Order: sequence, then C-alpha cells, then structure tokens
Amino acid sequence: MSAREFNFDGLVGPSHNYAGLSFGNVASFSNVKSASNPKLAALQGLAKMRALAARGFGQALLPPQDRPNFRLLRSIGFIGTDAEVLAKAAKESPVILACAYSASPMWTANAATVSPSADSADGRTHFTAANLNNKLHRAFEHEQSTRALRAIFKDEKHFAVHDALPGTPAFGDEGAANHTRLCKDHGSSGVEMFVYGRTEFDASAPAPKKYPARQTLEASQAVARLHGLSAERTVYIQQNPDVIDQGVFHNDVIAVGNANALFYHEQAFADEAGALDQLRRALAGVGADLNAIRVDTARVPVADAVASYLFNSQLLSKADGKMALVIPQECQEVASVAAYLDGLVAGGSAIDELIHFDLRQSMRNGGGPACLRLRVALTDAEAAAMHQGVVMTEALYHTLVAWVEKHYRDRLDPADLADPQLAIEVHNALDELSRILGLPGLYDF
Ligand code: SUG
Repeated sequence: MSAREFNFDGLVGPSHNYAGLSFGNVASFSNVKSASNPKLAALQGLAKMRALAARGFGQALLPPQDRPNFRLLRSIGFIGTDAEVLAKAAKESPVILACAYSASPMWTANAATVSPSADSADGRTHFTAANLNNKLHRAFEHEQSTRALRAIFKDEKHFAVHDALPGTPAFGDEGAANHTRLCKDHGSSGVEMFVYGRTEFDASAPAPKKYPARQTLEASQAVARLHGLSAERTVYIQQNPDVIDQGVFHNDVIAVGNANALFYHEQAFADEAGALDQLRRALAGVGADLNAIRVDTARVPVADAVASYLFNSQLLSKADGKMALVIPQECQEVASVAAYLDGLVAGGSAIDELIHFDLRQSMRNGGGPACLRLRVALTDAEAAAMHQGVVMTEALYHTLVAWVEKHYRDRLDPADLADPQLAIEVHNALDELSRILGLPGLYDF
C-alpha cells in the first residue's frame, strides 16, 4: 500500500515564554527569564509549515493547549477565582505559574509516538501520548494531546489513540523525539527504532551523571506492545549517556532518520557498532539496506551539534528519490556545521538539498525543526479519514496569520504571566482557533 508522510507541526501558543524549566536542555537554561515574542514565534512556525506545504510535502498542524493550566494550579492549593489563583501563584511561586503557562506543546515531536498501519498487528495507525513526566511543565500535556489526537484521528477503523503510560519514573516517555522509523518506503512495513536513556530495572546499565535521562527502556517497550509491533522489526538502542550530559536531552538532538537513511553523530549511541548491526539485520527483513550517514566528532564536535541543532533537522523524501534536510538557520552560523553541510550536499549522498528556516524563537527554548513536528505516515484512505481542518493550505495559512496578528502579544516578560488579562487573551484566541480548525469541542473551557 502506498503512504505519504504528514508532518504535524505544533502551532505556537500565545503564552510562549522563556522560563528556564528544562534542566538538561542547554538553550532553555541559557535564555531563562529573557523576554519572548509569541507573535513572532507563531509566525516563524507558520512560515515553515507554509513553505513545506507549498513544496508538496504533507503538512498539517496540532493546536496549542489551553493555558494557563488552572487545573494544575488549583490541584496544588491555589484556590479562588481565576484572578485570585493567578495572583496567589505569582506571589508564592512564579516558577509554578510559568509551568502552568508553558507553551511547550508546540514541540509536537514530544506529543506522542506514532506507528503507521503498515507496522501494527491490527493494521491501524497507533498513537500513544507521551507522559513527559520528567518535567512539571510538560507532565500534563498528554491530557490535551490525547484529546486533540482523538479529535483529528477519530475514525477507530483506521486509528487507535492510547492514553499516556503511567506517569512514574519507570515509564518516562518523551514520544517521537526518541523514536525513528526506518523503511524502504512509507507504505511498507518498517523498522521502529526506540532510543532510551536509561533502564529503570537494571541498576548496572549505564546512565547519565549530570542531566536526566528522560526516556526509559521500559517505556519504549510498553509503547511497542501497545502498538502491536513485531519483535523482529523493533529495535531498542541505548543513547550514549555522555552526550545526554552534554545537553542531548532527546535522541532527535543527535540523530534523524528517514526511509532507509540514518543521519547521526558518531557519539549518539552507547554502542554504535551494535546499534548499526541491529538496524541492518532488522532492515534486511523488510528488504531495505541501511544508509548510515555518520558525522564524525572531528568534523562536528558534540557541542557544535547541540549549538546548531544540526541533527534536529527534518529529513524529507522528495519526488526525485533524493532527500532534503530542513535545518534551523543556526546551522549556517556554526562554522564546523556550515562547512560539513556544504560538503554533504555536494558529496553525492542521499541528501542533496538544504532548506533552512528562521525558528529563533523556538530554538531559544531548545526546539528546532524536528522538535516542532510529529510525523504520521498515512495511506490515502487514512489521510482522507482524518480531520481535514488541520491540513495546511494557503488559505489556512493566511487565516492563521491574521488570527495570530489579532490575538498574540509581541513581547512577553516573565512578570507578564501574572497579568490576569493574559489568561483572557489566550482563552479568546483559542476559542476562535477551535472554530477556524473546525474542532468546536477541542478545548474544555
Ligand atoms: O522539553 N523545552 C523543550 C524542548 C523540546 C524539544 N523537543 C525535542 N527535542 N523533540 C523541552 O526541554 C523549555 C521551556 C522553558 O524553559 O520555558 C522546554 O520545555
């Protein structure tokens, strides 16, 4: 069966801000408490979606989440009217207020793990919302992610959307950021590669010393079980704990795959040779040869990969059989990476084109092109069965630009989160958005 990959980008929400909430994510920590520009952030994201849709790539979006999260604030004892809750939280714990206002759902690579119908035992596309339980500001995202995915992929004949795994350290799950599907083509059975940072029930397994490993082996195995994946076509690979300690908080900061190509840094995995061997064997079972594109430390040190987000790129198959690498403009500003990329596209590899975007607002929180999108490979019948209001078109792009211009602020300082007017603005914006997208029940206001 033929299938096409859709990238579901996160539409940046009106409360996008820099609160330094992600320990282990270098950019988030370095930009703590600086002013953000939510309007520009949303427009940068929309420009990427529009450009890729115009090139003929399957492009859709996932909506932002309702903010602030009053349920979180009330559950920890901030009570009263909405304005009183905000005032109390702002006075007693500005950092928790920032968690309740986080716009992190924009990074939809963390919304869920997705297995296409060609890989699952029941022939349906499976989604498991990620519990993101490593960080308070992300640990509640799964509730609305599940709701949005169920609204978009409603037809149970084609789709199954699973609840998040239990929210406990043993099942730390960060979704598709640690999951890559390799295949011959999107429509045939593929190999699903899960990369984990630590093992809960094996104290002897290596683990990072400085920063948290957010994904566990146990979580990856649970997702594979829920999705009905076959053992021969599922590969579990341990991330190199040393690179987690250098700021590689998700595998998609150090590796990206598409079709039979794996573009990765030599230090990405705990056991590089073992990882490649497992992938080669599994891919042989689906009639594909691994095309391993390795980047050496001597060419690009890990620190430069983290600063530029070279690997947090999208690798997209083009109609001519070649691939384009969608990169953030920071890649052109880090000398080693710029030089490497010049050689890569000129050197006859599968990647023959670079498409770069200014995503600076998202990048300052550690989110590049790959963080901003969730990949869903769909057959024609599945694509027709999903909700069409989220598919990016020129008309939707222009409607959303006007919506952003109308509702978003162009500056948000940390202190602004205490302004009760902001909560009202966000509410009004999302209320209108649910109508634009044709998803009237999306928010539980
Ligand atoms: O989880 N940053 C996100 C970035 C997620 C990137 N996603 C992928 N690599 N797929 C995170 O660390 C920062 C929020 C703040 O500090 O305000 C943040 O949540």
